[in-house]
Amino acid sequence: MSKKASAAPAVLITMPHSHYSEKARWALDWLNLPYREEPHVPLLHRLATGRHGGRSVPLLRHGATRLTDSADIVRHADAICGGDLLYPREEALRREVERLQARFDDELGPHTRRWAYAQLLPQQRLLRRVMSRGVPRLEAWLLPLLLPAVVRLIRSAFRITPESTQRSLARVRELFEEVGAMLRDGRRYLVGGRFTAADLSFAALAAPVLFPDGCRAAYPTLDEVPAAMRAEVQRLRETEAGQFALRMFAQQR
Ligand SMILES: N[C@@H](CCC(=O)N[C@@H](CS)C(=O)NCC(=O)O)C(=O)O
Repeated sequence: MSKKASAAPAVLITMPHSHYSEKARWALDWLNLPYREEPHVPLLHRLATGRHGGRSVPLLRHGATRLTDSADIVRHADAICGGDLLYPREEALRREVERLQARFDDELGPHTRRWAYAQLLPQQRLLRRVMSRGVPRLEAWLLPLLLPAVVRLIRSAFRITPESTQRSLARVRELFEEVGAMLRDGRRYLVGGRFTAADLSFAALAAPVLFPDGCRAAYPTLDEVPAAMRAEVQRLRETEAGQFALRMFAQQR
């Protein structure tokens, strides 16, 4: 990228409650890379991302660069800021960070999302509030009209059924158990003794099942969610991996 392009202010297109958006936002904040956030309500986000050749959020516009995947955004931000920050330069460590990040992106993120949506989709007042935080005024005004279609689409796109929801919760518990087992040797971070994209990805993508303090994704408070959800969140918070993610938010966010 030319110097001129990299000097242009970055724009991060998000949805307020998206955990992949929180992952990208956390990286930009942590690296002190200046950016402006442009949040949209679900469905209308496609008008914003589609204009730049994307679909999902987050999408980063930085000069002439367009990045449509959170991992690419984190890598790009790290490189722009000099490298060796969220991704160690040392080959073996970097490979391990990449391996874990891919696992959290491909598995943890979809399963936490499916379980959390299954709990919250019936709570339309809560949804309206979190999904409209910071969005353009017209979109906030349109959201109540769009919400029935948004809920239907989310249910079908993420194949949310009572069975798949239970399976996702079981996968989340297994992934937490795996991360807990890695931490059992006393390490403070997943790879290389310092905060990396692996820790950031785990904590950000676990956020929908932990409701961490310091998380900048728009969530209801824990006392507003259904009691069964609250109880499961409390259980997951008490696990080693849950404690680890909460510590990452407290110390690195
Ligand atoms: N692999 C993508 C996944 C992003 C993703 O799934 N984003 C969701 C929100 S959390 C989304 O935009 N879904 C709506 C859509 O795809 O239009 C990334 O890491 O950025």
